[in-house]
Amino acid sequence: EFEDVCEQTGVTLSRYCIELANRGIIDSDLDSIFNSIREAAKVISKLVNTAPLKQAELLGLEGEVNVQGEDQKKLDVITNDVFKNALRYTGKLGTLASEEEDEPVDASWMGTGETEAIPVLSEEFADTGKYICVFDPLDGSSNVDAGIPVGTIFGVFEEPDPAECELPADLSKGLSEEQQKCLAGTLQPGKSLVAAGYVLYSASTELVLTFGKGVVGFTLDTSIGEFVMTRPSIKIPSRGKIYSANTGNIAEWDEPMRQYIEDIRAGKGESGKPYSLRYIGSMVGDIHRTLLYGGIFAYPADTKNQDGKLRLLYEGAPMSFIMEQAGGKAITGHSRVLDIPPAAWI
Ligand code: AHM
Ligand code: MG
Repeated sequence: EFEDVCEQTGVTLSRYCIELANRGIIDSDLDSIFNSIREAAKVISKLVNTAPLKQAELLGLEGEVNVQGEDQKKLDVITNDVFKNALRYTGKLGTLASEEEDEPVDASWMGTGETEAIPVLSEEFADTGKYICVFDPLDGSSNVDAGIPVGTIFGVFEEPDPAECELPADLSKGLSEEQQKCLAGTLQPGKSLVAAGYVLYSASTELVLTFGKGVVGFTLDTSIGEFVMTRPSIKIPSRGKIYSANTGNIAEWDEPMRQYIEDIRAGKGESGKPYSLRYIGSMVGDIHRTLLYGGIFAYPADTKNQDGKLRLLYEGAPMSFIMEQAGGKAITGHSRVLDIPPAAWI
């Protein structure tokens, strides 16, 4: 029966996940989680696409008052709720950690209270799920008011064996056992990811994912409301001719980084050809282009952001997993990004 449907639609994301589940490559819980991610991505795509038509409601800064005198909700707050709720009601997740969470669930548990991202324990389903999802629901949201591409980034871990993960003493202070489990599960290095992906909301909506067996790309066919496979196997070209970084910060980079970028720009790299610059300032778009056309994307450390600006858990690790699965490299300059254990949930 699938064949008949696919003749008309192509391979949809739901069929792809069902087939992986049937072959034992993913389990049914991960299949449900991807059902939710798929539905959330469709809703966010619609929100992003129609935001200018609902300017007073959706665009602008959180806390601003709109023309009706109501408080505005930023699109990134709304998309966070969409993504969080879609995942939460699968009942397959023990922990959700979002880059956008800034309301402490329990201030005493949070320790500092001064953080942008907090693992949220979904109490209703605390014991049912063995997976952990980390996500940035609307990355690059500073671009959204101008209709420039933005994206969602996500990664899925399995809950680790509690015996194998110990929280640093300063993080576990004052936490209940359940809370410690939730936090320890979240602070895993990227190499423990079982799945990762991103959704790019651009001229088309593209969903790219990996389950650790290569990288596959889907495009939202809005006429049927389905993601249809458009790139069965994404491999990054071994050499590209584009570099992508905020060169406005070049004077603040460390010397080897600055020298490297100046060299490839001047054609002094291995290819002997000068590289061109493309930089959207929206990581999902910049990475998607790099994955398809080849080249280099970087957010180097600078004097302001000494570990770079991108967040390891929500941006660096999932994107690095995808990059490696597509045959690329993801490094800090000193080490492999996927090897780094996050020191905190920011
Ligand atoms: P955000 O999570 O607050 O949206 O910030 C992340 C974004 C990335 O998408 C992008 O690579 C980077 O910030 C751009 O930063 P800059 O404007 O400093 O170049
Ligand atoms: Mg972000």
